[in-house]
Amino acid sequence: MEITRRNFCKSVIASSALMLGGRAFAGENSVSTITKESSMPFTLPELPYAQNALEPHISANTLSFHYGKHHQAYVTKLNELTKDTDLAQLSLEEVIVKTAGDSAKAGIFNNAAQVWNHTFYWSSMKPNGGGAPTGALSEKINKDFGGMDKFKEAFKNAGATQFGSGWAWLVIDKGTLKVTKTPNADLPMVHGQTALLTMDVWEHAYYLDYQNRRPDYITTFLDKLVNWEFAEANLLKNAA
Ligand code: MN3
Repeated sequence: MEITRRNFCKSVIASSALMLGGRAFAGENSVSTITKESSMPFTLPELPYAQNALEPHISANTLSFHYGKHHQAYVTKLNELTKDTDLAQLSLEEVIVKTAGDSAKAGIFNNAAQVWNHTFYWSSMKPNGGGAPTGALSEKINKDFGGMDKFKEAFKNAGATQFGSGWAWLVIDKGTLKVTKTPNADLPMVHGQTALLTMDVWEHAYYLDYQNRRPDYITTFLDKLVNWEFAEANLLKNAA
């Protein structure tokens, strides 16, 4: 299909409100060389399910704000902060690693890491999730934690004791599974760890549905939402 510059610009304007599938749009139509596209290198990935798919555990209202407003705002801010810099040419992961620990680039790090963290969080959940892992991950949890109950206790504790905003994680650290927590935008990849799973414990993740009951949100995450297939796939990728 021949795409005229005029039509392309119209499409960009039409899609820029959402920024959904921005990269797919560019790839499918081979228009990534047009400067308008390259001036917005970071895009909001699509949610892996509908905004109401996690109900009744997480409402469409929460996801419309959390994904549509918060996650989108981190993407928008990251594009603003990296505009006309060398960082705009790098992948999201490269930006995160390159700016970590540099106080002069804290704003860029925070927004880049929050883009990554939220994308990872959406995939850490699924409709009809919960239950127990199987296969290699199940074996490794038994070996490294001494069973599922011990893992759950550690994960709940990490989420509940993260003071203020942050994240609870299941990670691989030098070949061993660990539960960790990080404040604000901090994340495993800048600590030499590989993330398998994450849970957002910023208040915006649960306040509309659970108000101040963070422990109820955490229990629901583990019992009804957690996506063990995603975690196992990350484990196997790390081992490969
Ligand atoms: Mn969040």
